Amino acid sequence: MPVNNLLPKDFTWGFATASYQIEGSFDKDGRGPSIWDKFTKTPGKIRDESNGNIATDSYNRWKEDLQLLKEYGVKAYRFSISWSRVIPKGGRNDEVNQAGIEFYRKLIEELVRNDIVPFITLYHWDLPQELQDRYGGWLNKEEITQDFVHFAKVCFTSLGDIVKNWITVNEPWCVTVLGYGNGIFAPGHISNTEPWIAAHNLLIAHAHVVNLYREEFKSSQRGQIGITLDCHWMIPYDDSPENKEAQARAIDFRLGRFADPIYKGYYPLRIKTILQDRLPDFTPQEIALVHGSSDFFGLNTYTTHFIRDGGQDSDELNGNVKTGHTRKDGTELGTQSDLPWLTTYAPGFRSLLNYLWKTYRKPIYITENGFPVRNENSLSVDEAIHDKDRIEYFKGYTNAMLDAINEDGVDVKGYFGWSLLDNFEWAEGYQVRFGVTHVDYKTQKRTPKDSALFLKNWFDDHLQK
Ligand code: GBH
Repeated sequence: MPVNNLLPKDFTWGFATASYQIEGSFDKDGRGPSIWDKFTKTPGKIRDESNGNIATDSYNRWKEDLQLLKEYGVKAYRFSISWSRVIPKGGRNDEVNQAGIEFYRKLIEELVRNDIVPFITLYHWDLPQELQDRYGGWLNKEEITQDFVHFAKVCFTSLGDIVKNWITVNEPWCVTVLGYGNGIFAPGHISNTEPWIAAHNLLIAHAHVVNLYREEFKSSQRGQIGITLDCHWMIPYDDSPENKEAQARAIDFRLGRFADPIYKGYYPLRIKTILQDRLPDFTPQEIALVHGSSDFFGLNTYTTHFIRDGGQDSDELNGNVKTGHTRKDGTELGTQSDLPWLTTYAPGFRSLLNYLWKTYRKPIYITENGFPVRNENSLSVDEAIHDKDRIEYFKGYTNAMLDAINEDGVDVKGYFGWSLLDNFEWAEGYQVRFGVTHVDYKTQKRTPKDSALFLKNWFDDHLQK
């Protein structure tokens, strides 16, 4: 195979998970409650009224999960730390739970022993409930900044000798828009001012964590640190000026509102113009800290949407646009998944990678990418493991990435499939399956799906030896 069909030697790949979605053991060994423990008790918020009390029981079965990672031949594993397992009440003056640290320490040591590089997310949505109750969580800039920095410091101190890749926050858009805007995620607030305040504070808290790492840990621990943002690729529905402008606006509302302050040093003009006083200002010291506060571009991406201008009455949180995946001529963009917002469209992935590289010029890690097969949850294990549509998806997306790297010159450094296991899919409960491993939630039996083997072989074939 010619070299331009290959990935560089140091390219890394693996699978991703998140603490609340897999760990279970919600009250074991001193773990304190998180906002998701509480939120899942609110009637009507979770499709099957389920929660993460047991999930995939990975707190107990982590060795088995690690075995799967080995079997799949990965070079890396991305997972998150449950803040309230490490500091049950979450705050800088609260007690640290040694058992929590020990759990992650054991897991990481075992990963390293098996040549699997850990990528750790500090915040994948499970804020200690106590911090929400005490001061409103992400709404209180001073408090959340100090507490997040303290939590990060505990992690760097106790784990940083063997962890070289840190991600501060997973998907600030979800944290702030779904958590504080439309109430679909914990803590379930509905507001048109809070999401902007929470997002602003999150950027500042993130930046302080990065600053701490760079000042106190980087020179001895020699790792990298950054943030993961999420974005679909977006295509204007047609060539009309309104829809082209709507596309640019939708990208700003999803991505630019986080990426521009971090990589360029200011909020997008479109956001300022629309929000006016509702968008907080950075002090000069704050923006100096936020600007440049990510060593890489962490990207979670799943799909592509067509974008149309939605007029003043449509959803401001998305930039007043209408989204869809049906073309003007009535044809569909790609294969429909088990979720309305997600269809396959690999060329959109390539376009997004090009856009990010051109706009921000940062090396990219794809920290999540995956596909829930339509109606998979109604299938038997024997049927579910032959996940044709997921394979088709991964085939398209990995090859699109390869072309972005080798044909277009985009600097992509790694790829993580979502997810290692079927797991607790937030508001969808256990009804939607994203795993390359099937999980029988009654017995916790894990069965590899065909897509796991597909990715193993694909990376075997495409990594320069
Ligand atoms: C990720 O979020 C999460 O990081 C992960 O925990 C989760 O399990 C995984 O994806 C699968 O869902 O308004 O059109 O965007 C992905 C981001 C946020 C994308 C919610 C879909 C709702 C529809 N998702 N969003 S849309």
